[in-house]
Amino acid sequence: MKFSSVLLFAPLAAAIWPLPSSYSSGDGVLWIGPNVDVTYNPPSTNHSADYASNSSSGAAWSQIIVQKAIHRTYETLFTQNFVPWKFHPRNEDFEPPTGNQTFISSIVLEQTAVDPENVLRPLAGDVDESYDLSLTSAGTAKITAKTSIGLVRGMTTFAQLFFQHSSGGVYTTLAPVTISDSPKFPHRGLNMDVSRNYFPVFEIKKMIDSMAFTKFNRLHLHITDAQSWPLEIPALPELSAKGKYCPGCVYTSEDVSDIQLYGALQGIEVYLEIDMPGHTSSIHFSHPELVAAFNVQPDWDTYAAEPPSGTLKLNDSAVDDFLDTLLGDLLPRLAPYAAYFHTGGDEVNQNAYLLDETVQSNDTDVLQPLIQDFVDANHARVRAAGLTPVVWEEMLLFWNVTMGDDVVVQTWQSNEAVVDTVKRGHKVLVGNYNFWYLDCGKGQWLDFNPGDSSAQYWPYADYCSPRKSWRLMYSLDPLDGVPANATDLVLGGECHIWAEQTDPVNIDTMVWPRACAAAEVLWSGPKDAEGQNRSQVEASPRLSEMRERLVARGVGAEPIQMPFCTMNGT
Ligand code: CP6
Repeated sequence: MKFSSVLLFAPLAAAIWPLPSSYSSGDGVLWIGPNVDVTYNPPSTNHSADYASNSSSGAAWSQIIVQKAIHRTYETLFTQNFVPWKFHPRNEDFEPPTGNQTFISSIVLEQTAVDPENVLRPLAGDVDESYDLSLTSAGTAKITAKTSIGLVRGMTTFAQLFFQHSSGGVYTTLAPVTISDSPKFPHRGLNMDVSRNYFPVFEIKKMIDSMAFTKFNRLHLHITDAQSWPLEIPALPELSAKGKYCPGCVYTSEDVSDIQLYGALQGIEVYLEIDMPGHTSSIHFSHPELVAAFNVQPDWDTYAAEPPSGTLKLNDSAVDDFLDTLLGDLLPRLAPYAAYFHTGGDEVNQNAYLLDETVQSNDTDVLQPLIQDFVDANHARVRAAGLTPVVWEEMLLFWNVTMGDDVVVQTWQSNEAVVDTVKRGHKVLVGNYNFWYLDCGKGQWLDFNPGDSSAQYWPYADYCSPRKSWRLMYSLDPLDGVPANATDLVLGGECHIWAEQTDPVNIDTMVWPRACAAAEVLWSGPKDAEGQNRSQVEASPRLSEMRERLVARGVGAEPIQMPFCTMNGT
């Protein structure tokens, strides 16, 4: 078995990330070239016309999903530079000889069931992502899966079996390979804040590519917040016209659909969050009459978790009308490519409603029924568009809002919040900020010079402190404390990249390779076959290699150690 040898020595063992459920390999050398024969066998079905036509059924999309995955596999294998030397003792002649090469002759992609109609917009668990992979010593490869997305996951694993030879060829030393793999959790996500800083569409697509490479399947776009409103709403054009940061700093309707389809074709649902009623200060730029406690200074922290303060008024029919128009425009456009819509609900500041003339109280008993009505109205809008609501944990655990059991609750403050949520019968997404906040959360308070007026806008000297290491992230057990009869309610989780101090310049290093740790916990599970916490000793050379693979794809992922370490100090 290869894995035990990883501990002793750092050979080119299978550095598949995330770890498959079951895996075995040999030490045979095989080469692969761009003229390998690739065959896609769609399921035998009486809908075979759908596979050839441009019908909107799941079957028609399967062809596109699989063809695109073949294209990405080619790009990965034949246009990129992997760096195998880092994983061998110094001066070792580790590369296979280039004489007498056996090439992989064929890759067969076998799909055994018709894709569900909702393959582009599944609820967690609706699309089977499992696959079996075999590579024989004679050089035939086969990937079998129930769905096109299962084939996508299998091809992602397949590409990770290969290395680039210094002569330019591409080879594996692992034949024969047998893998049988499926995810532990159906929702494996990243929450990306694109409001605190603007990220061009291509940056979001690049994030999707990296996510697919480590088998994430949900991109949660936190697309509006207090600081900017980049989302164009055709029925309310003034929102982004006045709330955006710069003329180009917007996401048009076409951009959103484009990003969603781009994700869906890689098995990644892109779903949006409009965070409310808190975190809505940016609505003030276009609709000052709807927002209470706007940008109170200097004591902003009486009224908000972060400056600028500002919250939607809570007892105002104009807010209700506004949300009818906003969500009535937005939600139907999202529904073709998403099953979820996140209505936010975190960090609602009670004092802000002292300054809301429609409420004039910070009393929980006064506010609770108003919050209940606010959530009820939003969830009715979400369901009317055929979407499933997601909320932040406070709506359930602090405000005790009664919600339909279709509602998914996203926790962020503790593992206990996960336990409390499932005890109340709700599905839950895990994301404890002490483990899975890639931006690290509230760090050093700025001990500012009284003359420093910038501190009223950004009061932290260092938001990214202490930084969460990949090892800490890897140690989070999403099922910690969850009763055995409630584990099915834990859909999975999300890691988070809040963007107060993240923009396109540092997003790669902030997210990668640390997000891989969360991806593996969610795909492979937090425990090994013996029920023990996964070994960081085993994971570390594998993650080092995964990092090299990300770098090869143009992602500025950080090194987790020096070559001296991956070379085992030789
Ligand atoms: N923005 C929004 C944030 C945070 C949250 N919501 C946040 C809170 C605490 C920490 C880090 C980020 N910046 N909208 C909480 C879900 Cl430590």
